[in-house]
Amino acid sequence: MKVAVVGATGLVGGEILKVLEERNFPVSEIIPVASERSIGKKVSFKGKEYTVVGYDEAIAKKPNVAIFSAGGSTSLAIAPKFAEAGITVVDNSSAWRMDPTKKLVVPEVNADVLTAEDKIIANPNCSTIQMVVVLKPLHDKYKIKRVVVSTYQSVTGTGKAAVDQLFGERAGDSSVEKVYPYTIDLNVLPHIDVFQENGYTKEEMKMIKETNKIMGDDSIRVTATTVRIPTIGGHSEAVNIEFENDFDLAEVRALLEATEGVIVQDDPANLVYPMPINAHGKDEVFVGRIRRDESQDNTLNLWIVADNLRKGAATNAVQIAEYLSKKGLI
Ligand code: 2RA
Repeated sequence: MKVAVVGATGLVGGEILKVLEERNFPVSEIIPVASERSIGKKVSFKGKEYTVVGYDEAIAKKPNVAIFSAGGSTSLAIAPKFAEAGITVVDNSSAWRMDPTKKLVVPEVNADVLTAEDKIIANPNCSTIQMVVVLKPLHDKYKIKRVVVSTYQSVTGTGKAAVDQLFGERAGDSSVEKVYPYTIDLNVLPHIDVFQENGYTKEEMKMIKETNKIMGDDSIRVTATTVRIPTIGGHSEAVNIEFENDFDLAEVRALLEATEGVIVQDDPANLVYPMPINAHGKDEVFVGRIRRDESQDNTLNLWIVADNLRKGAATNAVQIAEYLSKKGLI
């Protein structure tokens, strides 16, 4: 497969190259792509250096698939050009996610919706991806009525400048560029992305709408509070799930243990639970603190952690490409 990585010099772009390499995606030619100002830069893949090219040159090379992580406005302008040239785009931005003509895919949940006709496929928001991987087997078994989620999100979700802000503040560098409205080191910001008219942030609304679309079920009610914390390893989520039907805790654990892409880390007696420091650099979604909500019938509490740059972005996008390749859809 000829694979283009659009936005190859960014934080997620670099992770996509790593994941393609680690998972041994069948790459016959890698084409790193970026905007004008990064053309000519070098990126490495499987121990070799490759020169970053522009959009037109990449289209002319006719890759089978182009994995985009270049931001919403670039995607809106450029992805259709790739698609018109017959190149399948897997896009990490929010540009196409809620477009009813585009599929929003987490392979463990709904890869079967994909067809060869899908030329622009949307990769969901990081905080949504890790949650739906865990929700899906539980929904299939007990039918979810309502989800209440609170997130604890890594600064890597904002990008390199945010990582620089955190470490700059930690080093006492007052000249560091502030990408957040407040100090992030030793602080917590109950604010991710822009505020909407209803008082929720865009990140919160993404978690609500994207969950319904990926699960293919608008009856699941979701509410979210998304929060930025000074960590880099991944996003964590406290999730409260109310089911239509009652469950057995041992069965919930067994179900999650049998779920592809999920690792159960739940042994409170030995202080075993998921943490971003351990999820960092991993492709799986980690779940623990599995317990009954004793304040309400048929309700479960969970703690979910995943590396937002991996399963929350690069890994999920590469898994979509793997599915397309295995099924002969690209
Ligand atoms: C964040 N969800 O963590 C975003 C990144 N896509 O800010």
